[in-house]
Amino acid sequence: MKFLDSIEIKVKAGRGGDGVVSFMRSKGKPKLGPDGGDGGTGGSVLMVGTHRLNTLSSLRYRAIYSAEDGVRGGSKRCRGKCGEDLILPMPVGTVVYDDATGEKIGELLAEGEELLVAIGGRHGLGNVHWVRSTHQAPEEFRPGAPGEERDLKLELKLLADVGLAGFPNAGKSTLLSRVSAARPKIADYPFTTLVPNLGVVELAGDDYVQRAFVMADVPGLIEGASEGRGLGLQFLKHLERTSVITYLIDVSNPEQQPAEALRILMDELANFSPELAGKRSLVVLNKIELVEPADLELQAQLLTSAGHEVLTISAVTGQGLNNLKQRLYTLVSEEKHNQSLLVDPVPVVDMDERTNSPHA
Ligand SMILES: Nc1nc2c(ncn2[C@@H]2O[C@H](COP(=O)(O)OP(=O)(O)OP(=O)(O)O)[C@@H](O)[C@H]2O)c(=O)[nH]1
Ligand SMILES: [Mg+2]
Repeated sequence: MKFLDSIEIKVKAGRGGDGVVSFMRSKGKPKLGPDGGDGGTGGSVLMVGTHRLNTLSSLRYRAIYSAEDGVRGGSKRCRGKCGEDLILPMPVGTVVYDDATGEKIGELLAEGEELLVAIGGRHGLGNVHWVRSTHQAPEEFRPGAPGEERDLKLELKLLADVGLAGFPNAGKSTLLSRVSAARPKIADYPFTTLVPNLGVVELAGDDYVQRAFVMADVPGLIEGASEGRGLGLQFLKHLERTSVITYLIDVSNPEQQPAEALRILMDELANFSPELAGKRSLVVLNKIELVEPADLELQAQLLTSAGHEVLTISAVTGQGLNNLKQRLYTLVSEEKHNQSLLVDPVPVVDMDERTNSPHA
């Protein structure tokens, strides 16, 4: 059972820009005074908490995260530009450790909370700083200092975004194993799953914004579960913080129409918690390769006309799984967006203000 997402990355702050040695010049005249400017401070690496992410998947495809170097100074006392900070959005709840020492650096507990993980290099000094009455043509300068480099280990306790509710044998564990790296036990007898399993479902994305959500497979429900039949309902508390409930139904079961199965599942959830039953939901008909297309169409239509959103899949052949992942991701994002409107949004970081204050 994997309830913890964890990843190792390297962060590298920018190097400070060198100071320079330079002298004022005027045509035909010897060197006047020194005018070598300072370098810019190197950019730092910061993390900021956001509720919009729920896994560490977005960090999976790059090993090093570097902030920008400061620029070297110029003549005429010109100061080099400071390197821009690198700001990494992190799911709220991420705990950050120094991977070399195991020391905990900090954690992101709230939307917009910031954590400095690598400090930008000190800026260099130009030769103007060394001028004295007895030392009019200084050749001294200070180079920029390297930025801090650190190996980090990040850990996040996973919370499910999507919960699978279904009768025993509907194929919940099979579905989870097909769309994530989770490997729950699968078997053709009821109540194979005794404890919830979580899996991270990743969608194709570019190398920075990896789209992902967390799916929870829970034990099967049966009629009367709210009165303690089967495995009861206590495990449903794991679904209370999900954004979307997926009702997974075996459409090939000759003994039960999907509409009837759905009614029972929804009633049981409502008995456990009206809030849970009122969540955004999707009805997924599974094992479609076992039924006639015309029959499937009819069953889906019955549910659609009753106001449900219906998708059809086969967890065994893989049919419809990409579509399901995309749709669930969209629903989760919409629900999260609605939830994040209730919390403070991530503040817009003013780069100039930040990088103009030298860390020297
Ligand atoms: N033909 C077919 N069989 C499937 C499909 N999905 C799952 N199964 C089979 O259905 C049986 C039950 O699958 P599980 O994934 O264990 O079902 P579950 O919903 O997790 O069951 P519980 O853990 O007992 O609640 C297994 O034999 C699976 O191979 C499908 O799309 N088509
Ligand atoms: Mg199972």
